[in-house]
Amino acid sequence: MSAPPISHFDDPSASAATVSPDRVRAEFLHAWNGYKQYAWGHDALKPLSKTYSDWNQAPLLITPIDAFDTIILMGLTAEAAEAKDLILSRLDFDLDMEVQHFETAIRILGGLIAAQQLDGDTRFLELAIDLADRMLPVFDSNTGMPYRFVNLKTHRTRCRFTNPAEIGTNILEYGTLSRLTGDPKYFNAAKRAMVSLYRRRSRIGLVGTMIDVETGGWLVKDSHVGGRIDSYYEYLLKGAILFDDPELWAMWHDTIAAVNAHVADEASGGLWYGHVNMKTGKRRATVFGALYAFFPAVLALGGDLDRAARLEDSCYKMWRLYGTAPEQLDYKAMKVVLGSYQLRPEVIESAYYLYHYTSDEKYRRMGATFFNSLVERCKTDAGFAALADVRTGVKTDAMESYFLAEVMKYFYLLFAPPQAFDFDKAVFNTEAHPIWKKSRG
Ligand code: DMJ
Repeated sequence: MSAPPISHFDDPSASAATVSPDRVRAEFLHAWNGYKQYAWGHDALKPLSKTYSDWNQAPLLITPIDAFDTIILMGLTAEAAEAKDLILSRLDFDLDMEVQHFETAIRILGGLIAAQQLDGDTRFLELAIDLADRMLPVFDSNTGMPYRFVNLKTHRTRCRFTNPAEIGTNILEYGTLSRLTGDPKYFNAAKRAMVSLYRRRSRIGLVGTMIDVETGGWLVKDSHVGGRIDSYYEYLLKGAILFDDPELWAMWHDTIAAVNAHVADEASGGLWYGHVNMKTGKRRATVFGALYAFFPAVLALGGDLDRAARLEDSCYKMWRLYGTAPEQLDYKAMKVVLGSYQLRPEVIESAYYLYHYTSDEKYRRMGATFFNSLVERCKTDAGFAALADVRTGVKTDAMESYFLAEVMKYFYLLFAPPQAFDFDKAVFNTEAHPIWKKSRG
């Protein structure tokens, strides 16, 4: 396959000035209006067939909930009112329906908590509490690590084989609910799961990719910073920051040292994070990808600007290979392993963090490259579409809700004046929903 016949988006001299907050807002509105026209009241827009998809038997309004705080941050008053009215008039969790706990927690629970904090309407919090109480039984396993699925009405749980991301990406949402309600049960369940996972790390301090929540035994011992582990690292650090929890701080420091010692790799003239055996540290694969590109943001937030900047340079190189980041790349051979681009936000999130910490315009130039290529390659009549393969540019009929929650929010914040959002007063959950460090009353 050859590179796509597009030239301007891979121009390293691309000017950051080509992207303004107004341009980002306009593209956000294009996607939002597509959702409104073709998918209103459903979970997600299908941007090619101009229809909708729902995750389960009944819609849970995933796109408007995920998009709501971006709408508010962008100052879109009319859209905020219509989204709020939709959510508060239609959302009801009293359904005999099974949901995937992780995705529901990061998108819906996180979205509702941020909505309450930004909008002030306590009905968002009531919905969040109702949802959390329905999902809390996932943590009732022998080890305290959560099952993957739960029925919202019967509370029946299912699927004991899971991964560190699904186990360890709960403390920001559940911990904040404990703060807001005064009931410690949410924080305690999420923390117990994290500690239980951490205790099962290998002697060299790494976790694997799949674990049994009933026995605590590892099923897949591949260790990396990609999907199925990724946001566990993120929540060790952000949980430590948000709750100033000494145990989480110790777990974070121990874990990041192990990851830097064993998973980091120098190849192709740059820093990457590949795959190793969690017990021996032996390199298993030189694979990195679009999901892994959240890691510069985490390194920067953890104070390691040197590694963060070097890894973001590698991410940029990965993006420029075909004008969009592939899902997986062999960084040693510089060959695509998995060619899809699922409208992922991670590399943009990392550019925003690095711009925040360094004020180096280079990160806005990178952001302009990402933005221009995304608009050029993924925009459709009705919204934005994922790519089946970055090498061909062929689109697929999906616009994940995180496109509005994360991609557009991080672009907006990257190009907006710093005073548009007080970075140091909040932590973003893994779906980019901001959570205040201290309750604003
Ligand atoms: C989002 O749902 C979250 O960022 C999650 O942590 C990882 N996957 C997607 C975005 O790629």
